[in-house]
Amino acid sequence: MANDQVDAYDWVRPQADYVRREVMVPMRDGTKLFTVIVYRKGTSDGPILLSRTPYNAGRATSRNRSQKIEEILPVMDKEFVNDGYIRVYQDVRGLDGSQGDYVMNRPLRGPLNPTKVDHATDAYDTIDWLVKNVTVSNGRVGIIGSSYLGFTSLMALIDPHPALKASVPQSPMVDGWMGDDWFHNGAFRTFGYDYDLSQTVAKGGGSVPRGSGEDYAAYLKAGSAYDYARTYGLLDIPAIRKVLEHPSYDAWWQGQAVDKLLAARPLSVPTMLVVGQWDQEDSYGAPAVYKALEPKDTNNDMVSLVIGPWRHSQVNYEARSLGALDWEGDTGLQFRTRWMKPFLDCHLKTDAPACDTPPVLTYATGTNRWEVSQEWPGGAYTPLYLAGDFGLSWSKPEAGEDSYVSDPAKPVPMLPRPIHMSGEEWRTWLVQDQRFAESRTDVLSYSTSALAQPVHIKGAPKVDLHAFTSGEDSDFVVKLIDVYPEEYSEKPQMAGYQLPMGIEIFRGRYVHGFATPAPLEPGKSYNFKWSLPNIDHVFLPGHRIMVQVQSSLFPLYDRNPQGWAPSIMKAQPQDYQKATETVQRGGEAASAVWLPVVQDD
Ligand code: PG9
Repeated sequence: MANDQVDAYDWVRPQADYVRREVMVPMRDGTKLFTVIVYRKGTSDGPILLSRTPYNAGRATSRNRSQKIEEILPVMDKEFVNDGYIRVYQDVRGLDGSQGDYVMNRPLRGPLNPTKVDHATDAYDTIDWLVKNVTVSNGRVGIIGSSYLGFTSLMALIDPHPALKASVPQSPMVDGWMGDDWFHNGAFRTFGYDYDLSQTVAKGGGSVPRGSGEDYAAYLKAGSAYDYARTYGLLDIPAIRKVLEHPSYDAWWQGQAVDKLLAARPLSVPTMLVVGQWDQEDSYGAPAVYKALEPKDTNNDMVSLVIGPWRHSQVNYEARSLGALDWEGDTGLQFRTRWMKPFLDCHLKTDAPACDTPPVLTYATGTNRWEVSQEWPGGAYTPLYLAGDFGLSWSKPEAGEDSYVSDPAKPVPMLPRPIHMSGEEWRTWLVQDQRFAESRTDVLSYSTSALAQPVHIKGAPKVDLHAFTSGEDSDFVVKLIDVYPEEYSEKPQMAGYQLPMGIEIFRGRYVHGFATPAPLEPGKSYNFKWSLPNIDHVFLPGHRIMVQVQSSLFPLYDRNPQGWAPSIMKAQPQDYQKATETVQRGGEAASAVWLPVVQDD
């Protein structure tokens, strides 16, 4: 309900314990953005906590239409509004109540955005208006949010308003090509299609109009990503057209990478970066920004990194469990109350307590406890080599190789079929038991024997794969897996469970550089290098460490045709060919996964 007649409107609820005000806040170009301000009655001198969202600010602030403040707001807001905070949600331009045009991940003003406005100026103008007009505030503002809201929380740090005193970007979208929503190391993620549709065309209009059929079957039948978009009428959606036009890491993607934009500017706002260890959407962004900003943080007190045992955005919800896994209590609530709120309090409150923010906070899965570190990665990189007889070895083994046939007509599924990339299935797919994949002939599985000692890793495991293909292009997927003991009376349903500790893909054509795709020479050995997501995990005694290698992960990632196609997204039926993939081990071509091993006392 973009509304230019009424600029401010209060919910009239005499019995309510809160004030809820809707305001059209003017930006520098005259566009007005729909903004909801909520606080407990009687609040004064309160810090402002702002979120800028594409997900409907009005809905976020009227959850149960209750008289109680904590009932109308998202769960994570409770502790804040009960402690004198003023909570503000704003629709980004062009969506829901806000005026203006919507651009998916609107780039910063400059070569990719010829206008005078972007998320940095909109955040600046909003903060300026808030501190001048919200009379019950103390003039100090923090910005927070997950995913798209994490992205807007980071964009506010570019030439920030002086009243912006802290930021908590959670699972922010930072680089949509390198490892966040749209591509991972060059492989296209079809998941974005449903999302892009609901964001841009029919806000509230639902997802791709193809009925309730299975995703695996629908994507396979359609052909390439372009064919899928044509089949279902998605080609007019600006965001989809853009990704189809930019399959490689060109200037368009590079110019939007928020870690690079921030690295080029001074570090002036304390920032707590948060991500889930099994974040199925934006696992790349938070650690990438941490890595870019940490060198500027000379006192180790401006940028901190938090990794919890969570799926995407679970930090803001109940987080006692994820799929088959259970934690010691509600880890989302623990983090928010023990570390996140104190971080915001110390930067935002009047007469604030001194800050005591850990530089790095992680939840060590396996031992299931929070750990503080001074730096990240926290371990020393140690190779775990692929070895003969499908073993893994801490020392370099004899030379050898293993092969499999990868058939694009029968890609390896990401989950046991039928697959629907939505709801709980989507949210937990990264912790799915991998036994269904181990038994396929196009998946290689290497494993240690049962561990005698725990192996604790803190950081992003690095894949160092030596391989060749009989085709002209190939994807490689590597999974690091914690295999539970075959007998496990402690939790019988977990006996033998193959828990992925990281699943990541690399598109072979980018072996010479992400901006320079080139065909692979059939039979020539290449060294493919990429990283798995950042984790803190203890492989316990009795467990085994496993590494699986395969060449597809469908339908989340579009199929590599394996014949050469200039853009895989527009591959033709004849480009899809079977290929034999050979993984080398030992000797000169010693494939390994490098683990950031911590020596615990
Ligand atoms: N990561 C989300 C997203 C997916 C696809 C496109 C744009 C954003 C999000 O949850 O906001």
